[in-house]
Amino acid sequence: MKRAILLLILIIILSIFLSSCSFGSIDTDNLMRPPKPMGENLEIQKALEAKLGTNITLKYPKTGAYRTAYVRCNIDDDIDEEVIVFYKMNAEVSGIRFNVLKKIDGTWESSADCQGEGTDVDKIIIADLSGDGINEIIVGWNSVSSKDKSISVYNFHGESSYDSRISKRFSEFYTVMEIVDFLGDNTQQIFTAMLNNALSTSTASLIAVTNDGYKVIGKTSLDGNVTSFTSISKGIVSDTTEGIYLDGYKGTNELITELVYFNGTDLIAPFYDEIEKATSITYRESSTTSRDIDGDGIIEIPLPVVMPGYENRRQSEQVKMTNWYTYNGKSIDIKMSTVNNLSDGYYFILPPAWVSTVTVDVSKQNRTMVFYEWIQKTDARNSANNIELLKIKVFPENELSNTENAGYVKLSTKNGLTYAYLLTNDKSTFGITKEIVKNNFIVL
Ligand SMILES: [Ca+2]
Ligand SMILES: [Ca+2]
Ligand SMILES: [Ca+2]
Repeated sequence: MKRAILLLILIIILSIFLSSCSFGSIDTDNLMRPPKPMGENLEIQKALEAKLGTNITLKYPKTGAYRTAYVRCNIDDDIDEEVIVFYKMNAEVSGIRFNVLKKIDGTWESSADCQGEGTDVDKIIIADLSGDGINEIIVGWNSVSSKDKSISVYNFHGESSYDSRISKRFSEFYTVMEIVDFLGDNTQQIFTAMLNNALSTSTASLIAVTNDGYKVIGKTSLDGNVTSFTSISKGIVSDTTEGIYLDGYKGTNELITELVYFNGTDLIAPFYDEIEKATSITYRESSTTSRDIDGDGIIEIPLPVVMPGYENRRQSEQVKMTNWYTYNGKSIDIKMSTVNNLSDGYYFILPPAWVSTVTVDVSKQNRTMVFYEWIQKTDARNSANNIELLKIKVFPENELSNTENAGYVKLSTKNGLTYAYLLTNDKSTFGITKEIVKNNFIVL
């Protein structure tokens, strides 16, 4: 009885304690507030407040390399770093501004201030576009009222007066932007792609500094039925040329990849078909994005193919391999084939002799992929006659000893998982060595 009362008291105390900890009562605003700045950041904050007061809200770039409130970069001709801070005055409904701070004789002070565009910062890039050795400030602005973002290029002039130290050089709408060296002249240019969903058009542009200032020096059409871009990557197109690979959705699970580069005179998009007004060559029903899968600097484009024995199955039951293609200057060539296990986060590169002669049985429940020599030419389900070649299995890391006991050989560990394999038939025609298994296995 005594124990029962004690237990009851304990439950009451616990329930009071738990209810006071419920999420509803926590002040999330306070939790969300960034940690108090310390050291040099505190000095920068004080310099900013000395100029603007404390009633400001700092804004963080949402994408790109700089994601902090204090963007450290060198935007003039000395060797010291300046700091750019994006902010909004709390008392004003008007949009975003930015302030430049400089360290003068060991003390941080506000050096310039400028009105921004829109309401938020998408991205800031610091790069020398003009080739004079002084970096430009390239800012991508978001606006609440419109899906369109705008890009502006600014220069900082330390010798001018406070209010005129920042000058805007150029402005243009964009959907995605990146800094590139398409001209191959060791200066940087701006690449943009602009989607207009209302008109179903999509345009890539190259912006460079010319004798007449900032100019769009190349424009090319892209597939206008893309609804959004999901990934943008730079890759080698040839020894001397760099290109942008852009993956865009044409449906929830349908992607295309555009390639855009400068051929010396024009900006071109070789995958886009002017007559069809579409980019069909890289179309796939898959959400796997293009990437440099083997680390050689060239981007590969993934196109899925149904594996042997799965041709007559329902789409949801089909096992597919991915053929990875590269651009050859005219069209695309297959470079390698992989079987991807995205739920367990790995790829296996199929040895060339396995393509179309080997199939795979995937079990999500057992976390295995079993590779079979494909003999029975009817359906992968009836795999009894097929010769098992290789099994890849994923274990929780603490089951490692079991793994070794069962004859599995460890391939890799990541995020608490052990990836292991079993070579079940080393001597068949399609038998592969331990080295090939190790080399062909890629954890994502
Ligand atoms: Ca500087
Ligand atoms: Ca410059
Ligand atoms: Ca590659």
